[in-house]
Amino acid sequence: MNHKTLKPFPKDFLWGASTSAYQFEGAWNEDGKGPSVIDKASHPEGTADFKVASDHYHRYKEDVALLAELGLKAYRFSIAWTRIYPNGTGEVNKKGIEFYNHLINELISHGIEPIVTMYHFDLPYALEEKGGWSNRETIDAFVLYAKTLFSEFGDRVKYWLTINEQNTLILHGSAIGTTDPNIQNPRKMLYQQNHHMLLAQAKAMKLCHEMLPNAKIGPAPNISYVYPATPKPEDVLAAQNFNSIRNWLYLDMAVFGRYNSVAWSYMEEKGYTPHIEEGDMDILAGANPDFIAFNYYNSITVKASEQEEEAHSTGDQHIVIGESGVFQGCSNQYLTTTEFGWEVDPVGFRITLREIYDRYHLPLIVTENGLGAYDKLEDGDVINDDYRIDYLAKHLEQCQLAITDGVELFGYSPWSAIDLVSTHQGINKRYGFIYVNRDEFDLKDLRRIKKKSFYWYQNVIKTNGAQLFQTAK
Ligand code: BGP
Repeated sequence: MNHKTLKPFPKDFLWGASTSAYQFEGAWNEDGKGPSVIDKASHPEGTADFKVASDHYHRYKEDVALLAELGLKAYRFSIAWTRIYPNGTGEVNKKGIEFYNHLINELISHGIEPIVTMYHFDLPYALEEKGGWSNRETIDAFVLYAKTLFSEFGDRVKYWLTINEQNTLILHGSAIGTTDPNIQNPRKMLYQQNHHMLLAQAKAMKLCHEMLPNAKIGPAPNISYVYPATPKPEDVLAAQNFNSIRNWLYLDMAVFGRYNSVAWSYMEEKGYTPHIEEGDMDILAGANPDFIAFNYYNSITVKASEQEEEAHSTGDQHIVIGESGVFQGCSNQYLTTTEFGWEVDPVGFRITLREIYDRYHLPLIVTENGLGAYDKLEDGDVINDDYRIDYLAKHLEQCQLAITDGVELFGYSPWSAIDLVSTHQGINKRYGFIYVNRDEFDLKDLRRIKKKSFYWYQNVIKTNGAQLFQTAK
């Protein structure tokens, strides 16, 4: 639909930027922090690990000052579960609480709203050793952790995100490093883990509403609309299949408290249905999110599955292969790709926003969207990342169109605020508005350098989105 006039971004729109603890903080074993599954995962050769990352743990004051200069209204970061509970449960680590208290206070003193992800891929290794999410005790550990977060930080944190990209953990855990690649047929186990995570999320949402009546909480999956490759009915069915398995399974449960029927029949067909204990469905039905947060990088295109193909993942969490009898991933001839092979689809972003809002009628916030690229540091500390500006401006343009379409969007928090280590492709796959001066293995001076996109986004925020395509300094 073409609109004669566009609605402006809402007056109190949360212009944000995002990071996650393990990719950004470093200090992986300092001040009592316990190991997480990410710390123990085998890391792709030739890329930086997460031990130092961007050293935010030691530089958070300088970083927050830069985010304030950028003009951010909100900052989305994750709390490392293992800084709070080094063993996943048991004793609280005071130093961990202290770090996040300092960070939150620093943000608030600069007028930046903290948006906290409670769990972003980094399950405590101590819990993993006891079966991780396959063990129902991990649900209790998460609820205990949630309770601690709400009571320690709930006086200042109003926005809570439960689990980052639960769907990516289930579908592409091997790309993230959280699914053991040696397990032969992990799907049955993963859907059981999924069920437990959904329960943990439901309990945390309920607890949040009880403990913090003024706070808001929601899920944070990665949602990308799935297109059929052609109007051939079999291709459309394949797209429906993958939309249900990839997207709606997670949101239907978070919002309606029930399993999506197509996703359930897929699990039945494949023998993946989880064991459900008495009372589980009541817990799931008894929790309600206040909003939906979601991450979007690209759309997905599929056709009917023609060949025997069992693998879901290529080792990259955003590239889809397919599954026999269900769908077959394919490229979309109408889209370009990034240097890393991810398709770029701003219009798909509008489609995804409309689709989510139509299904659930809850306020939406985008908690990740961005372009990973090899930035070049030029003489005089200059980074001309026009490609990033172009990507973000085109996606924001579609946000405004979606708002005009009637979507209730209250924030946009792209990935990433400052450069950090990519999930499996190192530090040189950069996303930030601010450059971190280090290489894969040479830490250099880790100094922060504002990119061209910094000045562009600063102006976007200053004009409340009225000048998306204005080129900056
Ligand atoms: C999302 C994750 C982020 C981040 C991002 C970019 O799936 O939530 O943690 O990693 O993808 O991905 P990558 O680092 O692989 O480029």
